[in-house]
Amino acid sequence: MPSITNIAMLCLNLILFVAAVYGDAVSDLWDKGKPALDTQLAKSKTCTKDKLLVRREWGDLSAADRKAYIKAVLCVTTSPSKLDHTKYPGAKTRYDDFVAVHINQTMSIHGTGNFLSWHRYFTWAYEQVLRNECGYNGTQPYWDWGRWAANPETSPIFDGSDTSMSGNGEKIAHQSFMAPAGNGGGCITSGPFKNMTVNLGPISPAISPAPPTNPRSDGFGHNPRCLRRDISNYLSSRYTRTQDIATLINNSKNVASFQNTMQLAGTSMGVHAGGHFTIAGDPAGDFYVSPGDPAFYLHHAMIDRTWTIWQAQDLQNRLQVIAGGRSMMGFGAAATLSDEVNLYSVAAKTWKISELVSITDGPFCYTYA
Ligand SMILES: [Cu+2]
Repeated sequence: MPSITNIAMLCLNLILFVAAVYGDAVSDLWDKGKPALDTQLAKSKTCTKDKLLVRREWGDLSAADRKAYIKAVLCVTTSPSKLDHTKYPGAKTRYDDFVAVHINQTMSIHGTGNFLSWHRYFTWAYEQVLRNECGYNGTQPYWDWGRWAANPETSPIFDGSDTSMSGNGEKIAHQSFMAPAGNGGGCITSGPFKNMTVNLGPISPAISPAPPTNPRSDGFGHNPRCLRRDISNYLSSRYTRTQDIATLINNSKNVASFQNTMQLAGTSMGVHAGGHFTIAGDPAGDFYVSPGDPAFYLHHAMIDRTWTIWQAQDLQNRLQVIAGGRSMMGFGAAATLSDEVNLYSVAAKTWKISELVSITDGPFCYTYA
């Protein structure tokens, strides 16, 4: 007669086996697309194998690597802003400069033809500032949503330890607009960013009680407040599992379908909205001010990785392609590959979208582990 313990062990082994076999469908797609990315790298005029930076998942970084990244982010959040103070009185830090650039362009970079390329350049520009202005030698880590979808709160990204991006907010009575209220809602209380001050916004807060109103209607006034989160697995366990990412990549036959499915935010939720609202709170849940939560860049590195994997499945036909308009919901003129992407004070150069579609051309020279 097998004992209960033996049966339990058998079940556990079976679960681990299934996880090992099926848990990595997205990495398998990466592997499948890798030869095409290698060919593209070999053709690059600017990027070579020895210069290539490798972005890794937070969970795969050593404690020392995580601390080096955190140290650089804390440096950006304490270095002075380079923006014009009369135009952006609330932008106090270099970190705020990125938030201001995102706020300024929000209506022309979401649900648009430049959504993917703009956010790729933005995330890269942030990585550059960490490296060039804050002495960081590493790369921008990413948050593999699928890996931690069952319980993001206990993931090494959000567990609140000193090697995390800080944890959940304090539990307060609240409502989150995109998911049932989780166990947070208040100010974060642990980890490296617990003393961080959010300066800009809010503009479209997605939590109640709402953060204090900004002194200026454009959100650029100074509105110092704590970073609030309401991390829960409600959305992640439904919409950002590894199988959801793999389905997005496999089922999207053109770039319109890929970017639109990713950005869905309603009864069904794409991985883009799913990730943002898994963090939730203020400013992570604010459509305009979301880069004000430092986890934004781990999320958008994963958006970028997912785009790269999708491109690599048929690189010839998925690199120089664009769909969508120049303003939200496709109103107005259609976007073109020769449209320019300008990040003003946070990046030195303006590039055409066509120059931002490959991670080893134009300004870029990186890959994913
Ligand atoms: Cu954005």
